[in-house]
Amino acid sequence: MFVDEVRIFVHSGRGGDGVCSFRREKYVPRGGPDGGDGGDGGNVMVVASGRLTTLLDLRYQQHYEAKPGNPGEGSNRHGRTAPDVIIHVPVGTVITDEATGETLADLTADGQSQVVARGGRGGRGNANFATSTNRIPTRTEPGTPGEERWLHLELKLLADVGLVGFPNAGKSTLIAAISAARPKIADYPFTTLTPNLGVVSWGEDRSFVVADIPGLIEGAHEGKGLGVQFLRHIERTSFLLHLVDISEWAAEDPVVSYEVMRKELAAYDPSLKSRPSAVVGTKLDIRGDEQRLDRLRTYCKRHRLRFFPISAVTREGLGALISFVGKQVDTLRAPCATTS
Ligand SMILES: Nc1nc2c(ncn2[C@@H]2O[C@H](COP(=O)(O)OP(=O)(O)OP(=O)(O)O)[C@@H](O)[C@H]2O)c(=O)[nH]1
Ligand SMILES: [Mg+2]
Repeated sequence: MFVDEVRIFVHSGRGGDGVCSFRREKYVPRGGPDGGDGGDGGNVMVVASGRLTTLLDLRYQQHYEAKPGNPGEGSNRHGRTAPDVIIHVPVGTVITDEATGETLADLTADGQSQVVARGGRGGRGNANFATSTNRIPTRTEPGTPGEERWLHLELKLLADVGLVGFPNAGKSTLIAAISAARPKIADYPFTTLTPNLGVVSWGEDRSFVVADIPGLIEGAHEGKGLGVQFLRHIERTSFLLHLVDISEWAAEDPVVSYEVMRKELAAYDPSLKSRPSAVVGTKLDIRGDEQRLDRLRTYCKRHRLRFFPISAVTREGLGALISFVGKQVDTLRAPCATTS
């Protein structure tokens, strides 16, 4: 099961208390203070792992609590610091504090971590408070409390290119044709229920990552069909491919399909409307009398949209599409490459 959104409760451990103690030794009548410090409470940490692909585990375990630090002991012994509790999440997870709405972390690299609840500090024992004027201090500090909060975790896949289109447009067939991804493909709508990622190689040694998401329908932003819940996975893509079925079997008019899709994207996130994109006419091998193909081509020309007619079955047009998209992705990546 693919889960891309969860809430969890995290609670770090409180710090252990410092203690009050005096040295007691044979033949040493009045030993000095020797109360040790309390140990620090455990942190709760979130760590991104490239091996995970879903937040599923967190759906089953919602509460994460780190242990408190141990109190100090006599003979200047420090209390033990409690171990950290580590929560593993997939790369691409965004962590938000539910109460404040503040984004605490966007874990985009394998191994990247974030403390989401810091353990309390251990208090000082009385040994710390001895001075030349007060040699028998009884003062100690309590440990400070841990933190607790509800977090909202959201997985946003990291892909360069997003495939968007009506159900059955041929998104999964395209990703299967150009990458090693093997999603389920079938001639009914909503075959794809969870996003798929595929790596496309091109040129000498270039590559980009494509995300295939479940089909969109009119009213998706109001929750129709599978809704827009999966659009979060294309939020981070730098380039969008709008797939439009131009085959003679397609139910909708290609231009209407395209415009509905654009409207749904804009309703979800207005910035998606200005995301660099191209239009892909799919199933060219069964285009029939070409009316739909011509209509879409003319429309794209008029609106200055790049248009690529393809067939994922005969592979016609795939080479041109891949090298165009690859170059776009490289150009769009360039500004980041110089700063990192
Ligand atoms: N002839 C032909 N059929 C295609 C082509 N591309 C896709 N199809 C067929 O169209 C149907 C839908 O393809 P999918 O790739 O599952 O479509 P999708 O956009 O992923 O659909 P959802 O996951 O339901 O949103 C399948 O029966 C495919 O075999 C093509 O280039 N030529
Ligand atoms: Mg599909």
